[in-house]
Amino acid sequence: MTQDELKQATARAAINYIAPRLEDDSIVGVGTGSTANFFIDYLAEIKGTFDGTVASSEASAERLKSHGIPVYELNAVDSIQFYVDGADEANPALELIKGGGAALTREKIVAACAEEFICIADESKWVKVLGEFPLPVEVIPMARSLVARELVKLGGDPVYRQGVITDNGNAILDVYNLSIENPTSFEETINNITGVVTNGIFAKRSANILLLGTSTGVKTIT
Ligand code: ABF
Repeated sequence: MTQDELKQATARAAINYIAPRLEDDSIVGVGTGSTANFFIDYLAEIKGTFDGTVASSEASAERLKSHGIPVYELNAVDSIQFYVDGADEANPALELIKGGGAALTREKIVAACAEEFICIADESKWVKVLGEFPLPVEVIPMARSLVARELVKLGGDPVYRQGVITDNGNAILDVYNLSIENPTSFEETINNITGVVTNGIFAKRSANILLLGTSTGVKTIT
């Protein structure tokens, strides 16, 4: 199977998981990226069986709207039943690195509101220890160099993602050469650097379920 076929299979598995659990007033949180895009396209097939969605990026909001799926502002909804999103890395504790698509802050906010976070990923994202994928850190633009110096002190090699401005108007540093043995404390340490908006470690709010697309089928990991 190609990587796209694995992504499609995991996106389809997410639909199969949520469809029987959705109610008329359900809100679905929707992530960003190519796997999430497949999920959005399949979600269109069951529109009308739930109330609407909250999107983690402008790009996903546009795609949802193009299918005629209602998109709400987060502040307009009381709760999110499911948040479905991809990842750049996932470990056996279902801690993640996210943010390759620069949407990490909104993704983390929507995940924090969700009753259940379903991560959809192909098997290339499965790792024992997080950190081979460069860790995205969203920073207030004027603090970019300050934050980069602090990240070097933590043992990383930060690289400014040229030409990228987040949906929140900020910059991204990608931190190379990390081996993240304790994701929860490292997430907190980086978030405590002045000028950091958030970082792409999802450990404090890890996934509840990982639907991992493999060549032998979609594995459900909890
Ligand atoms: C988002 O999409 C991210 O947090 C992650 O960076 C990315 C995964 O992309 P893809 O599904 O295209 O591999 O969920």
